Amino acid sequence: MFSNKEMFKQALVEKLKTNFGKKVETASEYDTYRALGALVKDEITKKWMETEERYQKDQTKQVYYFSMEFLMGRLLGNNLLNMNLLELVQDGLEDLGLSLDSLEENENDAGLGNGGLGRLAACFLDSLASLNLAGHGYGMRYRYGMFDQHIIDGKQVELPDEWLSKDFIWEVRRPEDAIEVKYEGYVDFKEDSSGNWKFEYVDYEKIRAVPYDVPIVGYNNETVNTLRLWSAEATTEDIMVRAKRKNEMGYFLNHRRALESVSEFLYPDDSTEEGRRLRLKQEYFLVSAGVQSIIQSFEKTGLPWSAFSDKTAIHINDTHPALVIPELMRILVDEKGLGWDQAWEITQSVVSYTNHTTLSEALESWPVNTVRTLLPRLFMIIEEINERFCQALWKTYPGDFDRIANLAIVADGQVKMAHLSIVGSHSINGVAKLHTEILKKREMKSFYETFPSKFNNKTNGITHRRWLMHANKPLSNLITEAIGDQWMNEPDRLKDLLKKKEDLSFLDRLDDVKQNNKIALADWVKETQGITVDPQSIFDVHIKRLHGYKRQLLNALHIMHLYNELKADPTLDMVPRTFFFGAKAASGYYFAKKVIQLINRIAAVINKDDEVNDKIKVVFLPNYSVSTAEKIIPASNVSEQISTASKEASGTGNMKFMMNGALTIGTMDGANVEIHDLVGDENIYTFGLSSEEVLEYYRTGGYSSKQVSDQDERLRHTLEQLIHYSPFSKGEMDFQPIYEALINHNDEYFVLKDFADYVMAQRKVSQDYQNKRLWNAKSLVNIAQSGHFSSDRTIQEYASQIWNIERVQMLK
Ligand code: 4GP
Repeated sequence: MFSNKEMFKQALVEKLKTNFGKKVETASEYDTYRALGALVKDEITKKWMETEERYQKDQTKQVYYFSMEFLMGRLLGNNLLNMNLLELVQDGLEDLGLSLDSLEENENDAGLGNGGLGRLAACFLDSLASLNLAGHGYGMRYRYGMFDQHIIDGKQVELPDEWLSKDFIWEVRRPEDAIEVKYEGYVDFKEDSSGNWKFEYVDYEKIRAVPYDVPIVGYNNETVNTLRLWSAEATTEDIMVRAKRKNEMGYFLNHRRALESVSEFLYPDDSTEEGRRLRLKQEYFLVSAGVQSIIQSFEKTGLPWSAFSDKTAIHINDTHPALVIPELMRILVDEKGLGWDQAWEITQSVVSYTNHTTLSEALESWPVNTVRTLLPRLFMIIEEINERFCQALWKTYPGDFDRIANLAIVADGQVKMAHLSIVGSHSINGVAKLHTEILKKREMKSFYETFPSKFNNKTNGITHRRWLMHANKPLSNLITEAIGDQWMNEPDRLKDLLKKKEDLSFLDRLDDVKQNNKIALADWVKETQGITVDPQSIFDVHIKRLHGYKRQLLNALHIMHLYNELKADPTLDMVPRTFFFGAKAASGYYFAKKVIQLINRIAAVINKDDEVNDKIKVVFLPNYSVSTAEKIIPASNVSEQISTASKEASGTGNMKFMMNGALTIGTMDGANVEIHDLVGDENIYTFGLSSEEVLEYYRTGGYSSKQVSDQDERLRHTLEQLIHYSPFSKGEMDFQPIYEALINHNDEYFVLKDFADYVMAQRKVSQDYQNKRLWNAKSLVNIAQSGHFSSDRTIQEYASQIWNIERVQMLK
């Protein structure tokens, strides 16, 4: 343990020498980063072992959070913070002429996720460990993470994210814990020696699941939990048998590749049957490896099966790991010899499920035939679960065929994963109050009527350690200076800042912090994008996955409109604004890619037009990721949360911005509603249709986007610029599909309907920003109220209300 700076420096010099054969002066930054990482990992490993031993000794109930995505970002800074080594290391490095910030740049983001749900999982791991809760992540070690986005000729180009091209220094490969996962083949029915009939699974294909464990360090405590990522490997022995049978060695290599492709990509191409089948294969891979390893650890305790649910909770992050339910049944019934009813009771009391979206395209279902051929025994179990469930429904609702067909797990040739998840678990939660109500009243209404007590809300949260203490040290320090440091362990205490609301000198200091962060972002944008932005302008930021419902398009149309206003009257008095965007579009999502192209076109036009570019600028930051978000959010003034009401389940970006003092412009959607409740009308800019109005329009069809556009000259003109000759279209038809979606296909996401109201809300933002003191006071209220959105609060709710676990007392 290096308890002081001198010891640290000495240890680093030593590590560089022994591991890399280098001296500080000659080592590359990458080598130094690895040496530093190795040192920190040594420190972590001691606590990691002790945590594990303690859990075993006390037979602590363990929570396993299954997720196909963990968007971890970088770990060095976070680990140093949580190990309480940040300042010591920073100072030591400075003495050696090194900078921690630039060493951190040597770590590739672990981008093993796509968006909200994956980042939420990462925040939850941080909170679990920091609250001394025995909770671990189970995920996939994809060889390629979310793609690398490049903008070429103004369009998104996707390249593989080779995040493992640099060592992922935090992981530990554990081949001794590898598990076999089986696919295909068929199920035989055989009599054993004592005359009992048993299922036997034969002629299957095997893939070896090898775990890589990543330590998850709690903040300033003794807990280190585990994120276990599974990687697919082919066993040479197994392939050789087949290769010999087929009599060709070429087969050997191809087959190895095919087997290992299971953990190659996050989101295989789902436009082909083969790609979709691979995704199901991945889901089962995680589930089967995970459940088998959980059972193995439980068996080591020697406890009876009746104790399993007292010692284990399995949470499924959306439906992707829903096969946990039939897999647990399979093992308990086929392998451990439990009766169906006992196994079912155990399964239901162990499993809980979170829903993250009501978008129909995201509700998973699998063709019966795919499940039956890929997972023959599991399919039989799913059918049995369905059969029993439908029979029970028949007793409660005799003759109500429609209801039963509606609720069935297997229906219309599909296996419905949400239905399986609801039936096989004891808790189903939405991720914000509004979302949970929509689930109960609409999307899952019939299930709610059948199982009212299973449904509950757990509003999302974010870890204030990464998103404030680490990402925004100057703000974090200022807060501590004002109210002491208790807020770090009890983020609700951020409320104490409210007493500074009228303290003008404090508000000025708050402004200084923001201003310096804006300068740092401006420098970074200049360096990486070559674009000069004015740190005095309002930094207005829209960063999140690109999707129609998130309405980056509404923001873009508003910018086009501002441009038109400025061109019509270049003397127009307006507060300068810089609009930042960061967004990846799914590779098969044509419309989303068109929106990216439009934003880049708007940026190209505006940024080089000297008549307007001192008032507005547009920056599209490519390859949006966790580590770019950490740079952007602390420097933001305005947080764009403008989804079509009812569509955004919660949002978590909205919470990160709020915590960093940005003001939200947003619809009354997802967790924006709860932000609004906390900060009050005067500290947020809300606009647009309510979720009830949107849902009513969907129901009645009484919306005409053409009518809205015809009645608003500004809008009509802006839309025409997409298809007629204009600086934006350049006379080409690139943006015709956007126009068609808005006008010919009646604007599914009500972009045009909310346009006028959005323009007004944006004007109000500009006006208010002119009174800096007033603005800073609003910013302060947002920071002060953001403690509620720490994932510590969320995780504490999961722990006590869903998982039934308590904090472990760790000996210091
Ligand atoms: C996201 C939701 O879109 C977002 O509103 C929510 O905050 C987040 O989950 C975490 O709950 N959904 C996904 C997804 O990421 O893939 O469905």
